[in-house]
Amino acid sequence: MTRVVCPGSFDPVTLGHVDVFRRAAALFDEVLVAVGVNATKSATRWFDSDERMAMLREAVADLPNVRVVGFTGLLVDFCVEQDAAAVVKGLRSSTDYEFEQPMANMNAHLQGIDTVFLACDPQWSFVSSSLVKEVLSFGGDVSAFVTPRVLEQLRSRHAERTA
Ligand code: COD
Repeated sequence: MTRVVCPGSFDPVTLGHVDVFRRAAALFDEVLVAVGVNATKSATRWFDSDERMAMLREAVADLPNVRVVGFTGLLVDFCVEQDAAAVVKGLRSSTDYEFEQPMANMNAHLQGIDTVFLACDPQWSFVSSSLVKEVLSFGGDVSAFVTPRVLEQLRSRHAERTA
């Protein structure tokens, strides 16, 4: 059985992320969507880990071989602990690649864990959690990029943050 890990901060999950999970689930036996901490994004975080996992679980409810789990510490240590064969990530652009390549090489160096990159579906190539939060904050319509539940959570968190 081949188990892979799709890691991210998912603050919140977008339909671009879900597309990568769906395609990974078709390629591999089991996909662990692993919710971690990106230390560089702590100042812009809207949702805690439990909230992000709850939104993810709803978004992947129709994918029986996908599980949502949290992790702390190094991603590669989590992969070894879970007996995962590889990390799977989506690539939107060459900028993503520049960002991801050193991490992929570091992860391979540390524990021999390879990273498989899936080219993003062009319809989601401009979608990121950060942009979704920014656009929503200024009153823009982000309903095409997230699930209805995530949209509701975004609206209510924005209302709390600006109250
Ligand atoms: N379409 C397709 N893929 C997408 C889209 C989209 N629209 N948007 C984002 N993605 C991809 C990203 O390219 C990324 O691969 C993945 O989805 C997750 O994205 P984010 O933004 O939610 O997650 P990040 O980049 O903040 O997550 C970073 C990690 C938490 C994975 C990273 O910081 C990490 O591994 N931390 C653990 C500590 C560690 O091991 N550090 C050393 C690393 S070498």
